[in-house]
Amino acid sequence: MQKIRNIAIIAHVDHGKTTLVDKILHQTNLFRDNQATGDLILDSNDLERERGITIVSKNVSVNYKGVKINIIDTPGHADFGGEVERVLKMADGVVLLVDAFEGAMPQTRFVTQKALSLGLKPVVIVNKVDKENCRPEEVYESIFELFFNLEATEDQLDFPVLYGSSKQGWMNHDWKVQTEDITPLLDTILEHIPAAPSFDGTLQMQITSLDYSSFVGRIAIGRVARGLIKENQPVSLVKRDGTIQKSRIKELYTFEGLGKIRVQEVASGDICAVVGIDGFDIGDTIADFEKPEQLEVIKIDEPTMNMLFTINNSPMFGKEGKFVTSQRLRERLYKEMEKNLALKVIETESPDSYLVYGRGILHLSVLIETMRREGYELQVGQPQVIIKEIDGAKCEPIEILIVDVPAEVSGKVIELVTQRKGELLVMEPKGDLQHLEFEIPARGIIGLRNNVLTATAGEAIMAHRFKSYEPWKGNIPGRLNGVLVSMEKGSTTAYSIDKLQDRGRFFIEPGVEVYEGQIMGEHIRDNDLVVNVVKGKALTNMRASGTDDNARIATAIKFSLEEAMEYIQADEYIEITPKSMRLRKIYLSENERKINAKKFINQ
Ligand SMILES: Nc1nc2c(ncn2[C@@H]2O[C@H](COP(=O)(O)OP(=O)(O)OP(=O)(O)O)[C@@H](O)[C@H]2O)c(=O)[nH]1
Ligand SMILES: [Mg+2]
Repeated sequence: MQKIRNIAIIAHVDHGKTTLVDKILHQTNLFRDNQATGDLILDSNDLERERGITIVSKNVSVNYKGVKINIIDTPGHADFGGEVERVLKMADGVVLLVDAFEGAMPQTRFVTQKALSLGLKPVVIVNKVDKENCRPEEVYESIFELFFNLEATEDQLDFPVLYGSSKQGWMNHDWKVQTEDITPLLDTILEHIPAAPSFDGTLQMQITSLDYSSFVGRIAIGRVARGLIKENQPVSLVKRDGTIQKSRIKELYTFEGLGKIRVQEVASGDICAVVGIDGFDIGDTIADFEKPEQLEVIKIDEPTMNMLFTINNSPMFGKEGKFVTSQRLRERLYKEMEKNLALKVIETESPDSYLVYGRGILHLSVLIETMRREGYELQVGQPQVIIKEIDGAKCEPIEILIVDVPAEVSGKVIELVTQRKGELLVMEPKGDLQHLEFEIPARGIIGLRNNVLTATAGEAIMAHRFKSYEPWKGNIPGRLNGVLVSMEKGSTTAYSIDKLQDRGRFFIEPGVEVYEGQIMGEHIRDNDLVVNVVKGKALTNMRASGTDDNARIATAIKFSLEEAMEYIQADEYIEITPKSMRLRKIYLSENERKINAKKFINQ
């Protein structure tokens, strides 16, 4: 039987996992010479490419020295941590990458802990040693310490370490000696990661991941734990609660290179994709038809945040999108739940609105961004963290927050975090930066990034990760500034914006169509201010660059979707269409806002 190694590549966000997997694919000669191969072929969907992050884990497979190496590239962002935990079930070993400058970050700790507790054998890579100011030896020491603190076994503590640069495509045991390629890593994998064991007996395969195809629908992915799985085989699907559904395997695939190949059967130890099982969920076991035996159920991460998704009812609705009705919105959200495991959709009293539960700002923003690209118009409300009652006490999620900043501005960061009920736990030098560690309510992190980046001129590196639910920490001030709200519908003029510049900073330029109740900018004071931005010398000189009015106007601030999600308050919405993103008040007229003000008093 073929020798197999199953490994997962794990790390904090951006430490170079996908770049490494890419290089492994290239070096094991997966590509014919005439095949065009861009960079990061694995980050295959549009959003992944644009943002340069991995959103869903992916299986690939290469052959090296006669051994099949199944590799799982995992996402590093904390919102997708649950996914990493699940796919680790397919692996016997992990390759842990750590950035040679940044060192162990919150997500490094999380994924390492999961891998160690599953008994997986680690190989450590101190990556990015090509970076200036990197500190590979210190980082190695800190990883050892981390393993020790996480109660690694003797065997796990004896991990092999490699240094190198995924980007430049080399790895070596000595970081000062650059090699030609990553063969030292591949050899280390063969030597140190145990071969996938093969167990005889009746079939057991746990579904740990899924793929989606518009032809066949949902595809179950997992590792065959015991026995053989065959095309056309009748099987039992053992659900989470132990109930059994009879089913049949239609098609069977193993991974090869970037793709899949159809096979007749797969033996235990290998990872495969199964078509034909209806109504499965992650964690279900595909088992023997006659004598099904369940594998231990995998827990799925609970959502930590929710957001109201509602149809676009702004005065500009329907101008840019193809799908605008509540019927469409509903269908789309329910379809998403089939493949987006950590996502939950709950109906509200209104047929136009749904509460969507997810794992964080990024998790939810990826969905919104995907929908807008598909042609949807929608509005979303302020993200809310999920409060729980534990032993009769009101509890909220607390996170560990790490900020690395230049020492001169660390005071400002501490002040901002403390205002939001953060508590400073660690402060120590890290290279030429100051390394700060806090505990802070998840509520306090929403909106913090904008402020920290402003206060540090964009120099801060921030990362956070859920720690635990703890008793409610009390009131946290919301946004410090009020907003400028448009009084009227019309086209903005340079004249009026110019006149209002001492009142705040604008989010829109002259010559833009706006409506009453739309948010135009940030007020310098803490209350909202209704402004007229459409009066004056309209139309004539709009957008005519070089005219006096235009020249004096400060550049409009443009938020990304995530920034906007962190910016808005409870009485505001973000309106999203395929072409535009607008911030608005939920109640558009000043009168309605006054009447309804009580609804939005800060929790
Ligand atoms: N200087 C340097 N940059 C690197 C190296 N490896 C990766 N990068 C860069 O780091 C960034 C992130 O790389 P990715 O491979 O996408 O990181 P990732 O770990 O897959 O990130 P997520 O999937 O989002 O968690 C990219 O801009 C890479 O070009 C390296 O060895 N040296
Ligand atoms: Mg990646």
